[in-house]
Amino acid sequence: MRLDVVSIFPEYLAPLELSLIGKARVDGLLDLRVHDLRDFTTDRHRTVDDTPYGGGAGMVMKPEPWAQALEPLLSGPERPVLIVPSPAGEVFSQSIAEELAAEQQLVFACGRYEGIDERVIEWAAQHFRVRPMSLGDYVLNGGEVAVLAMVEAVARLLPGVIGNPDSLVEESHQDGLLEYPVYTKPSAWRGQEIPEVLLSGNHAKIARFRRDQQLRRTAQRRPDLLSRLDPEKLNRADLQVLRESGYRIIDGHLLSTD
Ligand code: JEK
Repeated sequence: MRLDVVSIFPEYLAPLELSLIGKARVDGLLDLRVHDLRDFTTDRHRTVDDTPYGGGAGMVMKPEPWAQALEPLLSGPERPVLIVPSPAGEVFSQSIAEELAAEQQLVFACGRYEGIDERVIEWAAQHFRVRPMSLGDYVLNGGEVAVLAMVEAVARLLPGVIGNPDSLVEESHQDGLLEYPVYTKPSAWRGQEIPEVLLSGNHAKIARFRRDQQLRRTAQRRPDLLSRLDPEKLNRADLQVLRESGYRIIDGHLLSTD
């Protein structure tokens, strides 16, 4: 997969040389290139920003350096996806990561200041499949941190990037619930024992324990995920645990009782 990142802080993307992503690059699975937007300016001061029309605080990124930086990335056979991190984007998710992992080329445009002149988005839509994308509902100082997260989420889905693909298989069986807690040695640590059932060797009981933990955690921490569950996929034991967590099936819908 070909990945291009454009930023005024190319050093911000240095972590992509480490760990699994760095290895995938060395192994030739990822062709990841980071470009400095200032290299596409023409003035002596390498200016990338200017004051906003209409007034208001802060600065806005000038359009022309963006067109100059993005145009050379259009040499491939098809229209690449252009991901534009923005607090006003669609919220990034695992399902979007899966869509993006199927692409040949992804281009990431990291804004700074108050963002990029909107006309860049309009112009880019003639050449790219543009996806304005948010990491979540909080404010970052620019797109770089969002790109680090999105590239990691996409790259780990590519064949060969993760050493043990069993973990990906397990993830794809995840059913909209939070994970169960995990434990390792020692079995007793600073006065805390691991749950006894995990030492029982009874695999059915362990599976049931883990499922209970997933349901309880999800009810407690992410009730938004529970309301999206298909109640048809819940068995009697599931419903029992959910009842204890304050949920009931009421005419085909899983609803909170408190
Ligand atoms: C890209 C510049 C900084 C900061 C003004 C006023 C309410 C803020 C832009 N999940 C995410 N959060 N933030 C980003 C993100 C932030 C960016 C850029 C992505 C480029 N900034 C900035 C303040 C404001 N707004 C109204 C929101 C705009 C992001 C992602 N992905």
